[in-house]
Amino acid sequence: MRFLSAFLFGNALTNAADRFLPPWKFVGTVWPQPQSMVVKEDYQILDANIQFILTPDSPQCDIIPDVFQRYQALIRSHFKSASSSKKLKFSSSPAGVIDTIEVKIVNCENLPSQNMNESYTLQVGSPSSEKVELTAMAEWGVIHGLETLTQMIHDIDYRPSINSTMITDWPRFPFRGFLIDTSRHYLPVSVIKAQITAMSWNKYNVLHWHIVDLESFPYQSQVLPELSFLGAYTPLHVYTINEIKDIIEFARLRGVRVVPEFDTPGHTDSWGPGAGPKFLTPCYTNGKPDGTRGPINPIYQENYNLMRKLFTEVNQVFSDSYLHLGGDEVPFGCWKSNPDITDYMTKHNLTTYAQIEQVWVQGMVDIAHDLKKNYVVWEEVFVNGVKISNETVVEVWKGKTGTWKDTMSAVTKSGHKAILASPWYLNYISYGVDWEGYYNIEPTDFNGTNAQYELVMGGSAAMWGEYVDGTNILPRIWPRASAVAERLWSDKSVNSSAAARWRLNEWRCKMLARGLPAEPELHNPNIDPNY
Ligand code: CP6
Repeated sequence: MRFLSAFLFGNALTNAADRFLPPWKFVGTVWPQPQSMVVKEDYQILDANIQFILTPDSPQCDIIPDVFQRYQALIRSHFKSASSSKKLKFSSSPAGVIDTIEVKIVNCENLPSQNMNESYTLQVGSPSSEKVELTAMAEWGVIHGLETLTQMIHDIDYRPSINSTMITDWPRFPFRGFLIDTSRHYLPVSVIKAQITAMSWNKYNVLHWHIVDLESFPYQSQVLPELSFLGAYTPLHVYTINEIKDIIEFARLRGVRVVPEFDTPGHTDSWGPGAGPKFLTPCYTNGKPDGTRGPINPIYQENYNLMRKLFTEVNQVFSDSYLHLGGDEVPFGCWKSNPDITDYMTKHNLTTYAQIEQVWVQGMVDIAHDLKKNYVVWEEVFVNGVKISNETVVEVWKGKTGTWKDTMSAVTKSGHKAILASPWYLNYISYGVDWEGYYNIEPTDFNGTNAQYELVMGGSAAMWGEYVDGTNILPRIWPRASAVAERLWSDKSVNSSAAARWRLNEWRCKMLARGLPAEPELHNPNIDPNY
């Protein structure tokens, strides 16, 4: 009873012996923190054969059988350790036994999208102690609600239990992204799926798939097979269209969108061998080609045709309405050195290299437009003054020390939607605790009007691939990415890393128990002064 009351009321554990007990008051917590959550004193134990039922008035959304099956298995896994405890004397009494989870859905959306409705309400305990009631506007809220529910399970007298709870929950931002980079290192499909699974647990909803760069191009196109045949690390280190479709479906079943990035014109060196001699700009030294190659050559129509062919296929493979067109870090030196580019600029009255960049980006935007895709670009496209339509989403990635605020301000002032990535580059690592730094970022902390803040669609964390592959990427991402997940989902006021520390530690343990190799973030819980 003592630990139960400690859990319920968070009372100070004062004597020395108590300090070495686990922090019960953090058991049964949820990550990311729901918008509204009221936990009561009484609790019910769970039936191992808990049933999932859809109310008769709910439409049959096609992902639901899979969602129910996953979460039923997760609940069952809690009974492995409990089965041997039957002979124990129970020191407390539950209010009831939950044998049913009743799910009501208002409307099926089928495909996750920018406008997906992720809200849900969850009721455990009253009015019925035998039944959990979960109501969601669409199927995505069912995923989030069951995720929340399963995180709330905690053992009381070795029996999986849940306190009576009332939750109303919805995301603060609609775009909660995570970038993986399969160009620097190839990632096995199984690792990408594990990443998507962990993203869904953390209520992330967009996988930003950076799939082309200097090092390799692992997307196996059917219309342009030579791109990966010559551009992947080996012809086997590729993702076939079937594998990609399988990954996208896997993500959809978990409420996660997949937005691919084809990062032109500056990060496409690996296309050079497959795309032919006119594709990459030859760089000149002392008036002669020096054998090196620069960004895509924007003066040849063939190169736009190639991209149209590729994007037409990509449009059929990737179902999301958004495409990421890249556009970062375009080095102008090679274009400057090349006399053909200079001639072209003279002929077309172009005076700056940003203008020639614009010629290329405009070509990509036109293709995206013809394919009825919306698009995201990296901030340089905006900062270099490339003319982009108002519906273009600008992803801000520079200035992690704080100058991102000026860029966010400028982007939204011009009426564009913005995604913040700068402070959440998890590829940076250092000794010690770093998640608090990610946690303390406020995406709307820049000079602007309310109308500007409304244009902040959310944010994106990133794990660039130079120093990670299948062996280390998951523990390097998790649970550090959970800090960003809470910032993007929970209310603005949920911003104390001291208050979050123990919940995060609990959440890391839960992810570990579910099989995710999440690394430790706390050195020694028992010496933490806030405990
Ligand atoms: N590759 C591409 C990268 C980066 C970017 N674009 C990058 C830059 C700085 C850091 C990490 C990654 N590796 N194509 C910038 C968006 Cl710290």
